[in-house]
Amino acid sequence: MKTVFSPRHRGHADQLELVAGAIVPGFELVSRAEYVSAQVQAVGLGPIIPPDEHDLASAHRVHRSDYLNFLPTIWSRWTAEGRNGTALPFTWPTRGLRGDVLPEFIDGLLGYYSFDAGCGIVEGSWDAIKSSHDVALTAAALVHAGERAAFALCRPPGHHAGAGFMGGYCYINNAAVAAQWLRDNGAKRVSILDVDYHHGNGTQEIFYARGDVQVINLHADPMQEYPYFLGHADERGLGEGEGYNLNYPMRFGTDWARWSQSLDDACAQLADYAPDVVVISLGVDTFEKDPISKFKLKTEDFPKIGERIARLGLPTLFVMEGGYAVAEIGTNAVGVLTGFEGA
Ligand code: OKP
Ligand code: ZN
Repeated sequence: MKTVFSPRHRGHADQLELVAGAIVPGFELVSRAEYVSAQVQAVGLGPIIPPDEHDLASAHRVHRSDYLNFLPTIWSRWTAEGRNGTALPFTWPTRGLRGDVLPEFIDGLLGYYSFDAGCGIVEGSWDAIKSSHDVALTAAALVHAGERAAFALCRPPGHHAGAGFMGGYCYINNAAVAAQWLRDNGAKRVSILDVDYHHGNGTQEIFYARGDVQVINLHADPMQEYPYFLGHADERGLGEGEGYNLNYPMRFGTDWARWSQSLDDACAQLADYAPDVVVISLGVDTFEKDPISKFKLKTEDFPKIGERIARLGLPTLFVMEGGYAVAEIGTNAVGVLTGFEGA
């Protein structure tokens, strides 16, 4: 299969994050995407092509326009205050505060448009975010044009970004925009299957009241793990979306035997929905040696994920999400893809 990849992701660098009370270098490293790209070449998965420039029309259908318009302005608003380090929020409109009045000052705006401090902005961030969006849509267009599958090697990732906010290293929800673009270009129903270790809260929120996009998440139980405030099994969709959101929360220590039961069940539900196309939010942070995760999947398990997805027999768009064991991220992510192709 073809991989779509942009070197413009490299401008989104030098992230910081709070870990156990200390501000440390972020886990969402530039090298992540480079390792995956190198492994695509090493195994000869297929050609690596650059993205075409895409407009934000489908993005505006899944994100709030005020949020999308704010993103490219962050760095200039930040530097206008004489600041040059990473732009980060520190105040959020939680319960009891006003969420309906937009502040004017950059610190307030950053809090208003985020749900955590996981999304720093540096000079090259917007260009990288836009390139990641373009990577997803270019790969979606390949599947739309008849390819059995395509790999969008997105960085930064997207599945925590909601309609009106960033969070968890995610700014534009690449998988959601791709699903919307596929709907806008003729697909009647789209399924998004999110196998990242963390719940894709943004994707869930975006499609929660819609019946035309099924969202299925396999993830660490939010009672124990980030993002903590969404991803429970009783969240099944609203109105037209009732029954089209499915969550499989799993406890710390989950291994392939347990995880693959959820995958089998999810695939059966997906097949019942009979979508025209599947979007996989492909995170490989379920790996046993992932530095921020607590599942126990082994390198040999990742090709089995791809094989199971291939058995659905549907056009498939893989969109890169998480995975922080950088030395192994290429082997594990590309392992899913070679498993898919070998099935
Ligand atoms: C993004 B994706 C504080 C912990 C916050 C955020 C995890 C975001 C994961 N340092 N962790 O789903 O892989
Ligand atoms: Zn993750």
